Amino acid sequence: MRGGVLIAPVALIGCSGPLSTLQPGGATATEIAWLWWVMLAGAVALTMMMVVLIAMAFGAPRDTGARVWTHGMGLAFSLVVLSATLGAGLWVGERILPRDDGAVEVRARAFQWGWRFTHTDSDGNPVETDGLLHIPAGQPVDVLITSEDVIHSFWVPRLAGKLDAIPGRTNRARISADAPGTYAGLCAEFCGLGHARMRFDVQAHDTWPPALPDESEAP
Ligand SMILES: [Cu+2]
Repeated sequence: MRGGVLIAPVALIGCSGPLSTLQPGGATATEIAWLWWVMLAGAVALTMMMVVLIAMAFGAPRDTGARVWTHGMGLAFSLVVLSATLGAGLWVGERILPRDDGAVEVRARAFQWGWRFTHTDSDGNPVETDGLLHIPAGQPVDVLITSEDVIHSFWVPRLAGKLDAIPGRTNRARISADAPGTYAGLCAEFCGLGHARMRFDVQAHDTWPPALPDESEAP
């Protein structure tokens, strides 16, 4: 009991914060967080079964037929748990796919070692930003992801799952933020010595396109 109290703070360290998948800030990330809990429940159920079986192996012989354990627990129980987690994974995977529904599109270009993003202003002109991706809040956004050199991976844990940035190819990731604010992102694929510095922010706006200060007029 005392050990559990000591371990709990360590085990829960990753459950909140700017890079926590368990603190979702939008619809896509909420689906992924829900799947995480389902898979955790499945893993706990199977682990408990194994613990019970091991404990019984060291106990006194029982009258219960071997088939109850081999067929009932070993096969049926495991198949039910694995089928449930597989089904949840397929269900969530299908629901978070980008759809052809006219979502706002922005672009993300990865390079060693940074990110360049592009969105469209109210006149339809592209606006480039370094290390800061602008998106509208409260609606789905498709990020068209590519790379200039090696393989990187675009990941904003509180808004969506990760997706690789591959040179010569464009991958489409659907993200969404329920509320305006800043969300932390990072490269999730080791890409060289500067990999750890490939952090960026996503700024979600309640008005879109956002009214950004004109950098060319800055002193
Ligand atoms: Cu990287």
